[in-house]
Amino acid sequence: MRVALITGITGQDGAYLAKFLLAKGYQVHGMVRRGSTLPFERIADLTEKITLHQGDLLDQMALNRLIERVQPSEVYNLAAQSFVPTSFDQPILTGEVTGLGVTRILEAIRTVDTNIRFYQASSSEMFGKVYEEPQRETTPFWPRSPYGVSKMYGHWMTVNYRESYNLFASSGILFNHESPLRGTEFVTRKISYAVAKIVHGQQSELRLGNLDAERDWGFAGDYVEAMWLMLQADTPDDFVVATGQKHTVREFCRLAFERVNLEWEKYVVVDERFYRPADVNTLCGDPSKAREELGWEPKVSFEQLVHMMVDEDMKRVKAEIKLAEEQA
Ligand code: NDP
Ligand code: GDR
Repeated sequence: MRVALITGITGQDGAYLAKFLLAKGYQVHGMVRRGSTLPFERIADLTEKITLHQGDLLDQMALNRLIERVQPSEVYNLAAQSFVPTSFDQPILTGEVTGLGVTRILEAIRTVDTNIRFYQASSSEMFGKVYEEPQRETTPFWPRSPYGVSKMYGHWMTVNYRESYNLFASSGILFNHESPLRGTEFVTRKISYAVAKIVHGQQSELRLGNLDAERDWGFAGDYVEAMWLMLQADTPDDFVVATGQKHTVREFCRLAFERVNLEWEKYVVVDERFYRPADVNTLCGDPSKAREELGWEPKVSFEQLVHMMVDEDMKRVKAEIKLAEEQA
């Protein structure tokens, strides 16, 4: 039986990947951080089917022991401090987790079993101030945040361990991917959740930052398949995973409000507090290599994604209101 270990299993991608690998017949293990509460809501329906282990990308010995105990055939490193604004406030922590954390897990694999296949969650944020459009595997990096810089370090360490120790280590340069499980601080989910709250009279306006920012947004459920395909290939490599189409934050707002027959201009307020010290203004990826070499294609369109997120948040807000009424 194939055994997968996922770090960051409680995050958006971790939840989709765990479900995907279970359906493929894998035994799935996840690394989780201890907290004073149990924040495992995204994988609540999977807990009977997966095995969770405590661990942290900050703790080398715990990582070594974890890999020794689980004996995975594949490791997916999805754990990170992944929110760009937080990386400006906590650059050292972000570097420790999102950057050095990758080296720690690579070291654990190198120490315990060099046959383990490794996936690193690299990011389009590494392109930052873009040199060319669309961005491909060969486009030079110019990250614009401590998060992007940390991801770039982790990316090159993955390449380096592949070249130095012959590890099967692949890096997916994934562009923004979203879903109803996206954290509510990221702009897409912030919008879809606000739309649902506005419809239900729980919120009157939506405060956002840079409406002109352009992103290549895809669906997380499609993107976890690309991660898996990378580890099934004959040789390890780096792949851009994207849709090849970009849209502005403004367009996302328009479509999301239109879904519930509202005009976005009546509710969205630009608030400078949500501007970043340095922003990435535009990103658009070229997924040709993933298509040609992995046979990967995105299935969900931008419009379908926006509708899916708004529809799910409408149901969620309705359920939240019902629960609050029952408890009152
Ligand atoms: P999330 O922010 O939803 O999840 C991050 C995960 O990392 C959580 O499970 C979190 O655990 C865990 N984590 C954070 N710090 C540590 C730590 N010190 N030790 C162990 N685990 C930790 O991210 P996504 O699911 O959206 O993204 C998955 C990965 O892909 C991340 O590395 C992200 O940077 C990268 N990425 C994401 C893209 C996207 O558009 N979603 C695009 C490109 C790359 P906890 O629940 O305890 O906080
Ligand atoms: P990003 O995602 O920084 O691309 O990183 P996010 O959704 O946070 O921002 C996208 C763009 O929207 C603009 N924006 C706002 N963003 C947020 N969060 N809140 C706002 O109110 C707001 N208003 C405008 C931002 O300025 C930005 O330009 C995500 C993360 O998942 C990373 O971990 C991942 O690596 C990259 O995507 C690819």
